[in-house]
Amino acid sequence: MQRIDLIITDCRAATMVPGETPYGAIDDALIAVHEGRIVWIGPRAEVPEFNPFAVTRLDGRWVTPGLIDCHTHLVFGGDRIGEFEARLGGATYEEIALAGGGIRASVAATREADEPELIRRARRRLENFVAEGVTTIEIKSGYGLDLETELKMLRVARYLDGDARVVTSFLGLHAVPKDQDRDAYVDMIIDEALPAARAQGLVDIVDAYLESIAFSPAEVSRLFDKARSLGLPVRLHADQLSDGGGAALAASHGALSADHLEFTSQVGVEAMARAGTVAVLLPGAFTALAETQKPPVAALRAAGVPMAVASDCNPGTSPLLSLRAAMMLACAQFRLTPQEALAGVTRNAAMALGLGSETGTLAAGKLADMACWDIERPAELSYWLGGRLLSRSWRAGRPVVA
Ligand code: DI6
Ligand code: FE
Repeated sequence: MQRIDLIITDCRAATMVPGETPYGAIDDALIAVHEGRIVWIGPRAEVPEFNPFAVTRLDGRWVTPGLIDCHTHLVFGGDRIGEFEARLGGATYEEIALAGGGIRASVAATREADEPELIRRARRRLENFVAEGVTTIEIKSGYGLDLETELKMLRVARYLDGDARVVTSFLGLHAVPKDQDRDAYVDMIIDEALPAARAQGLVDIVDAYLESIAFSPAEVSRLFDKARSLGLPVRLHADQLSDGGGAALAASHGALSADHLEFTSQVGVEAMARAGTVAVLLPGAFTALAETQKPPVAALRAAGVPMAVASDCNPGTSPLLSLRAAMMLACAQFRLTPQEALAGVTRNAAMALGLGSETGTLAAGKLADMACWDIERPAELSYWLGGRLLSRSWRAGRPVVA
């Protein structure tokens, strides 16, 4: 009889494996876990004989894959509450940015803060996500905008790996720092900062901000070519405030994802479909900026582009400390179905991070990243705005929330 570490049973599983049942659901499921991975999952009636070290019964609760927040700017110094008030007074995000606020304000505060301070504040934010079942989170740099501070942010992000797995993105091309020559800055990021971050093992993915107030297609393409030469995957903040052809550019570089997409055209959607680029929807930023232009969800759906949903947690455009809130907003604002929203924070979010073979569904061979919920149906995860629904969670078979 096969010895295994753990059996989880007396539960209903939303495996999120595409297939016959909605949510890939299994009634009366059993999950066998060994050395951090799922080794068997199916109806309890069909289970082979196991000799488990431990058995956990979940009293009929639902189990889903651990949630994945695939787009955050979780590490930053200071706050931007004043800008929130200024926007309510009529100023726009672009106006604030052009006046030296916005990203640059966070850059000044992030340069100022030492590592322990950044860790302490980011960890408190992270605890909110872990408490709602997040087992993988992506964290970007991009508030340093100099070699030293970009590396500092990435070290902090790496350090936060623990209760949740941390995936890092290098976002050196986020804004041109104050009083700096644009071309010299882009050169520094491409020729110095990215190779240094890579050499120190601090970067998993390369990201950039393509926007009229940020970087151009030519600048982003140079960065992405460099990323490829270093063996790193890419992704892009695309078409958030205007149609800059970002989706198509990302697709042409084989990007893992293109994110935001409010202004993406049909041409962009089709390019993403062909390239297998995931669409990451960020309804927190859309809501906080009171935008009206919505991402082309119907076109993405029709073209078969996988859609992910993320918090975009950041001090400027998306002060959102809840991935479940992002799910609800994705349904309410962008008309995703609750099943699409859950796929967006599990299977498709894993794909957006290049982790599709490791996590994001409950299936034999995958990491045992799991969340157990006090809910009647999986749709309930997208129904409530806020509230505590998590009963327990596991990262790679290890209990996190217990
Ligand atoms: N798009 C966003 O929504 C965030 N970054 C980006 O490129 C905003 C970042 C900020 O305003 O601090
Ligand atoms: Fe972002």
